[in-house]
Amino acid sequence: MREYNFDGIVGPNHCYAGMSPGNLASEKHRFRQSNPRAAALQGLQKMQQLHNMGFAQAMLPPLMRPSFKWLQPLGLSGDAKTVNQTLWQHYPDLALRCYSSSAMWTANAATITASPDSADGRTHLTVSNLQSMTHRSIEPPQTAHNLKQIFADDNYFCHHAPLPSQWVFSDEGAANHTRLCPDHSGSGVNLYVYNQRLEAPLKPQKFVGRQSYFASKAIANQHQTQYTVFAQQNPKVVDLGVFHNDVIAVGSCNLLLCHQYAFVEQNTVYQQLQQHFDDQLAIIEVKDSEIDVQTAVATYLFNSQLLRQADGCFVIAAPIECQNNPIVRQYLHNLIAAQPLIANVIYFNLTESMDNGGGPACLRLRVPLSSEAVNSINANVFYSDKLHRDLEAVISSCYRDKLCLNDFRDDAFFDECQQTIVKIYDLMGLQPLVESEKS
Ligand code: SUG
Repeated sequence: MREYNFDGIVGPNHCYAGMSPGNLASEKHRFRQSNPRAAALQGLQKMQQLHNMGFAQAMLPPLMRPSFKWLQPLGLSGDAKTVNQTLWQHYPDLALRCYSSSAMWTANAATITASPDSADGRTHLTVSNLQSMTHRSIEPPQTAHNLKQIFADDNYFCHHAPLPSQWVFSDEGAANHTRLCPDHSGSGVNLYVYNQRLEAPLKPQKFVGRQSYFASKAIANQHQTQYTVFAQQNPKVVDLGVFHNDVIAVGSCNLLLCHQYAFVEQNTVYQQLQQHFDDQLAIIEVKDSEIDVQTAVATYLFNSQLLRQADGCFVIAAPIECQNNPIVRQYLHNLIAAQPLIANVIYFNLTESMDNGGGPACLRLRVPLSSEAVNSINANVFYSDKLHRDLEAVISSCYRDKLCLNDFRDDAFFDECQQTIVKIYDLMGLQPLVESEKS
């Protein structure tokens, strides 16, 4: 059994539209010019480096954009280009959302339960409903279509429909789910972190909680997940810009790295997790006096990937913003020296994604797979030098290096965007979900 990181390929429509209130980076960079070419190449480079280090790397395609189907209730008439023009003219806020490239953050695509943790021994997948942000709520149909094509063999995979698109079932996927296990092949404990619950006495005051308790419960039930811990995120950190658990905590195998203020009743959470580990879970708690929450959010330290090497030690794949911050850099330097479990820290330049609130861990969906399950996958989704070269050729020739929101109004961009995304699906041996001509 190996853990595969399925990174999202950044689409040619990558932009800064400020569509995620509570995500401070998204708000800060609203309406800034983007560089989709650089964004996609930065993502590919991360995949390449981790693959070359021996980690199992795969990828998911961008979603087809623009997408108008979700606006059907408006009854807009005409073909897709007419609808495009009507939207830009009368409802530009909706038009922007039709072009969102936010599916690149595949940590929000679905929640995955590894086969050893599920009662029927299959990998379970529930596509997230992403109902709390309009631009993200349009992702589930295409994401479900893609995941079903890739993980097609029902001997190994069991797909569940997204939860109902209601506040009480608000679900943002693996970004709020952590599998901790002594070994990928053995059974693990599944930690679900929520920041929204109907009757919770403590609630965020400023920003909306995007993961509900009942969504996590429903997923654990659907997946027949055997060992579970449910933890409430500290509402104070939501108001400081922690909109997902993966902005304040990260865990893998026998290691949990988290901030002192990650959870309500933090010690109880640790105890519950340790019960499954006979106290062998390594917990590195970062004190607020070492790195405060604001610095953690600005640098995305906890959005690093923890990757376990064959020797059992971990590589931390951190955003370059951690290296550029003297406090965080020093902290990580000291951590390597003091903590034998941490072998190294490598830094990635992902600034195009980071400026929308998406770090290394946001860009990947973890799927633990047996070799038999891997062999059942026919799509060209596993990282290879050839796939890298082919994607790089499309990105270099078809992606713009400057994109403003006004460019979306142009019919030429409409065609360019669709045709480029189709090329990526072709390379990956996948069929995009095509919307009907009329909206
Ligand atoms: O949902 N940003 C994404 C970032 C998702 C990060 N994912 C994890 N933490 N796992 C979001 O807030 C911004 C798009 C814009 O404003 O243009 C955006 O959707």
